[in-house]
Order: sequence, then structure tokens, then C-alpha cells
Amino acid sequence: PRRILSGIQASGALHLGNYLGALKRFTALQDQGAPCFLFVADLHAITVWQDPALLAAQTREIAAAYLASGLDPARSVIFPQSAVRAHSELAWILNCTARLGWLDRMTQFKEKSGKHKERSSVGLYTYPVLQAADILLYKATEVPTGEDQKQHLELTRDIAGKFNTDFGVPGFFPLPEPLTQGPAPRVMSLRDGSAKMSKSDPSDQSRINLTDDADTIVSKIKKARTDPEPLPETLDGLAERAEARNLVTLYAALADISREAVLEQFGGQGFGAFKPALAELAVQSLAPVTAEMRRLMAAPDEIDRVLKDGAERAAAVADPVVDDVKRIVGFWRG
Ligand code: AQP
Repeated sequence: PRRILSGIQASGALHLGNYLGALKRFTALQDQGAPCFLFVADLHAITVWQDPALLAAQTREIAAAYLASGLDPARSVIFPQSAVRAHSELAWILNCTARLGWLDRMTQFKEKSGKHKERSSVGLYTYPVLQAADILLYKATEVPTGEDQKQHLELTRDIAGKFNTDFGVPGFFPLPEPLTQGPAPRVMSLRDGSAKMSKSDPSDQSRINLTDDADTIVSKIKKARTDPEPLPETLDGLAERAEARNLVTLYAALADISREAVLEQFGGQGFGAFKPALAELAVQSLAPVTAEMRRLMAAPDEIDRVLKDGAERAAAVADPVVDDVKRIVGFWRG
């Protein structure tokens, strides 16, 4: 049977990349009838410094984004990662399965630690092992994420395979499939078509935040970097035009149409015509999500009920799996 699992870090404002690469796809999978486990990754968030006075609010904000994007707590399990102890417990055991050489190859650590490797937290380094624990605890079959997480998912498969082999339990952990093929698996920065849209980009102009108001969205899209050529008639014409390709991809993903269909409509027209249409579509698509997030955040009782209930339902699945793992590893059981 299918089981979907994914998470979003509780590390601040969400952007259009998170929405199209993650949130919107979770909702689509839920609506196909697949059981979804979706957590707020607060254990992951503290791999870099988080202000303790803000972390709980950030967790609620991600939960609000899940709900506002159409996830239904009656059908999907929405929970804070730290509220299910099994995540930390399995992560430790899998730290002993994963190999240093495997982690040394992870490009996200290299990007995030930058020039300050020695001063990065050990947690930032073992982050992908915690991610493997998150996925394997639920014996997830599919993991929808943006393309940036593909390497971590490969690592999860390696860890699962090695655990199954080391302990002679073939198939105990199923190897999860990455679902990175959505309509916008890699949304790029509005300022630089070669960098992904990201929370940690110092320029706020580079991204559209889910909390941006309509005027801000319109102004950011108007100022988005482009080239002077009109849009091409076919996809081939976008091959060497990263910024133009990104805006066309955004339009297609927001409108739920193909990029070919976007070019049929706008091919031959300049950005002076295309950008306002894209801005209007972005405002129309995000406004209800933003409004619902605001409503939920204003009275967080509803969010807290969802998270508490979700944590109980998640633990009911995860705890027996971690118990099995402890038995397989040979830990003492009274
Ligand atoms: N630009 C993107 N395009 C498509 N999908 C994206 N995701 C992130 N950026 C893009 C997907 O969003 C989900 C949640 O990501 P996360 O909570 O792990 O945050 P992140 O990847 O750390 O997000 P950022 O904005 O990129 O943060 P920084 O700047 O800190 O690295 C994941 O499914 C991710 O693939």
C-alpha cells in the first residue's frame, strides 16, 4: 500500500518554491486518496540556530500553511517532528548504519556550511540521517520533495538497504521512491535564474513569500530579472533562457496547465505583457492561502489541536516500528 511522507522545516517564512515544490503537491497526493504523513521539521530546524522564543510560533506557521494549502487533518496526519520521540531514537540507530563517506558527499551540507565547516553544528552534518529516520519510521513508499532533496533520498535508500542487509531483515525497511517530478520541482530565484528560490537568500526580492501582500507580489514579479527577447513559441526556445523559463514554469504550475500551453498563449509577446498576467495569477492563487494562514495564526487553538492529534496518530505508527528496530538490533528488553 502507498504511504506518503514529507516535511517542511520550521525555520521561517515559506516561499513560492516551498508552495509549488511541496505544499501544493502534498494536497494533490492527499486528494488522490494516498495516506499522507506530513510533519513540521523542528528537529531539523535547530541544525542552525533558532530563537527559542520563536520556534513554537514557526512550527504553528508551517502547520497553518499545510492546512491553508488544502490538507485535511481528517485524512492526513499533520504533526511536529519533535513530538514523536521515535524520530530521534531511530536517527541515532541509523547514525550507526550510515557511513561517513556517504555523508561527506552531501552537497547541501557543503552549501549550507559554506566556508565555516568547523563551526557548523554536528546536527547539520547528520541532518540527512535524521531525514532517513523520518521516512523509514513510517515505512513510506513515496516522498514528494523539491529536486534539492534528491540526493538525501538516495542516501535514505542506501541506509535502508544497508540496515536490511546488516541485520538480515530483507525488506524490513522498504526503499522509498522520490517524487521530484512535479510541475515546478525547482523554482528559481527571481534575481538569478541559476540559483534556487530559497529562504536563506539575503535578497527578499529573490522570492515570493506566502505572507507577501498583493502589491509586493506584483512589484517583485515586475522587477524579476529577464532578458529583452519576447517569449518563444516552443519550449526549445527556453533552453538557454533560465529566467524566462522560470517565469513560464511558475505560470504553468500556478495555472495547472502545461508550459507548452503557456507558450501557445504568450509566445511572441514581451515580458511587458506576460509579467502582469503572471503577477495577477500569483496573487489570485496565493491570496486565499495567505488569508487562511492569517486566520489560523490569529487563534492558534485549532492548529494546536491538529498538531496534538497528529502527534498521537503518528506515534501510533512510529513507536511499534522503532520497537521492532530495537529488537532487531538486539537491545535489552526486560
Ligand atoms: N526553490 C524550490 N523549488 C521547489 N521546491 C523547493 N523546496 C524548497 N525550495 C524549493 C522544497 O520545499 C520543501 C521544504 O523545504 P525545507 O523545509 O527543507 O526548506 P529548504 O529546502 O531548506 O527551503 P529553502 O527555502 O531552500 O531554505 P534554505 O534556504 O534554508 O535552504 C522541500 O520539499 C523542498 O524540496
